Amino acid sequence: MADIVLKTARDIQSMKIRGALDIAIAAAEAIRQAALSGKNPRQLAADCAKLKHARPTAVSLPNAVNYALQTIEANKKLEPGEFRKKTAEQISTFIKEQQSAREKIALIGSRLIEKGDTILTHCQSDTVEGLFIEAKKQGTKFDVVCTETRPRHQGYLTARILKKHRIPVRLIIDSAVNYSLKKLEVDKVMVGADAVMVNGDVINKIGTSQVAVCAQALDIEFTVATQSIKFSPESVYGRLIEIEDRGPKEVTTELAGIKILNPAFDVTPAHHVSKIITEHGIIPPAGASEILRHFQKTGTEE
Ligand code: RI2
Repeated sequence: MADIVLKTARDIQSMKIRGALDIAIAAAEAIRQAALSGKNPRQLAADCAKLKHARPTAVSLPNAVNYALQTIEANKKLEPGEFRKKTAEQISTFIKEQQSAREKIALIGSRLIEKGDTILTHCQSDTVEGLFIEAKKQGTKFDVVCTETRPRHQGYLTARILKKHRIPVRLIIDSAVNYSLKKLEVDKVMVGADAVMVNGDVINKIGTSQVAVCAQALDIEFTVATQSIKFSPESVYGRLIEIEDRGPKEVTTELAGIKILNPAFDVTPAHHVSKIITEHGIIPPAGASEILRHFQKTGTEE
């Protein structure tokens, strides 16, 4: 059987596995399975290193890997059978906590959706979709406008999933955001996140910051739905997060000889963010430091 860790790292890098929470869960699951296969602490730590940087921007990935590393370190003096069992159990609990976090956000976030709302979203976030689906389940009548999200068109995924759940959805091209916010009388914007910094700045799919600027200009509420695992302990000590550039081929294979930039994420400043929905409740962007102080399991050196 192909090494589960190498396969998972490859699938995350290629975006076969994508979505900030899903990549964190996939990485933790790979380490759990590697522990169950009988690998020793040193081998597992080496596996963690292979996963940690498979995608450079979503901090949920290094946070999840750091949690696994801390678990391995804490258990390493146990006899092999006990090490295997305890490490696998603790990582399994971590994974269940992340899945539960997504459900809690769905419940909390669904209460923010009002009858008749038109809500715009960008990219494809399981977390945001979860709250749409929960609101639908509660009988709230609303509709969604989703952006196609070039260059990988994650918006097509969003449109298909919402259609499957019988949530009225319309897709627009990314350039039509400002036009559509007005024309379609959008009431709220709701997006996911790949990272939240200690000051409340939000990193999400490229184009999110433009949506936020347009929303603020029209006094439309801009809400982020994200689990605490996506908050960046590194940002507490001033370490910047790399914005992944995924190379020209995702954009076009034409234009030989012309440099093509393909940043996969951008930063939405905290002052463009109305509120952040977490599994610990709704916070203002300024509340990000509290989440990091009280709930982040994976510290980092100063
Ligand atoms: P959930 C995705 O990144 C999008 O930026 C999305 O908003 C974010 O992760 C969070 O997704 P990519 O994997 O964890 O498409 O809410 O690069 O599913």
